[in-house]
Amino acid sequence: MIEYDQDEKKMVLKLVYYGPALSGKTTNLLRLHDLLDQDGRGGLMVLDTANERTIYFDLLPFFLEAPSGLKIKVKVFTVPGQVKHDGTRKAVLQRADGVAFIADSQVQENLNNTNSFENLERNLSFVGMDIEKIPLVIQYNKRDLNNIIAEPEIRGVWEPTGIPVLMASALEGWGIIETFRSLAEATYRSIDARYALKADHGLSLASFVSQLVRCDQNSGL
Ligand SMILES: Nc1nc2c(ncn2[C@@H]2O[C@H](COP(=O)(O)OP(=O)(O)OP(=O)(O)O)[C@@H](O)[C@H]2O)c(=O)[nH]1
Ligand SMILES: [Mg+2]
Repeated sequence: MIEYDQDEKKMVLKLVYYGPALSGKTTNLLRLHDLLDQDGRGGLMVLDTANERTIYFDLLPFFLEAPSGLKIKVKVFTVPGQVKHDGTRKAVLQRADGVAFIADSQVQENLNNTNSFENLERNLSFVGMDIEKIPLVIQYNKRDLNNIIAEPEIRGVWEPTGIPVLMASALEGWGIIETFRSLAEATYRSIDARYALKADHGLSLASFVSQLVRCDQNSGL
């Protein structure tokens, strides 16, 4: 949590899209920006890139309000996936309220997925957080490609952890909203447990999620 000011009735939450280089984190944000209604969100800030590679971060902000008047800003960030940008990844991960791990479904990328997941675990611990406790969802992106890891294999690996796993193609634009919704739900549960969003602010899970994930009438979703 970036800030919570009870007197000013403001809360800022931070969600982070993490994962190996080129897995499609920036493309996820671009799609969310395209697919979600522009009411309730700000513009997409894609910070300078070198050959389309993120070198700092991307940011897409959303705005919600609870019946109590509490205003919640949700900042969705991507990290740069390239190994050399580890310092930036740590900085972006600082005080995160939820993480979507974007894996690359291609068979030859699986070692990169594993290394990046271990890097997430290490960096969370570096910034004083625990991968067992932070709201976390996993997306296997690039399902449109050939030579991808089979879905049953993926589910077999992750099922014992209880972490939600979603299939997606950011290129084709499916699975993106579902991933964001799943992350929103997990994040709500964790924030509600600590800050009584429902009891003190009248903000239900359904209302939190529907305010955050407002689908554009024309997008066909
Ligand atoms: N085929 C296919 N390509 C994708 C998909 N999602 C992203 N890409 C492509 O993969 C490349 C990398 O996508 P980015 O979104 O820039 O990846 P990133 O995870 O932000 O990469 P870094 O910023 O370097 O960490 C781009 O050429 C995308 O068009 C997908 O679902 N399918
Ligand atoms: Mg990127």
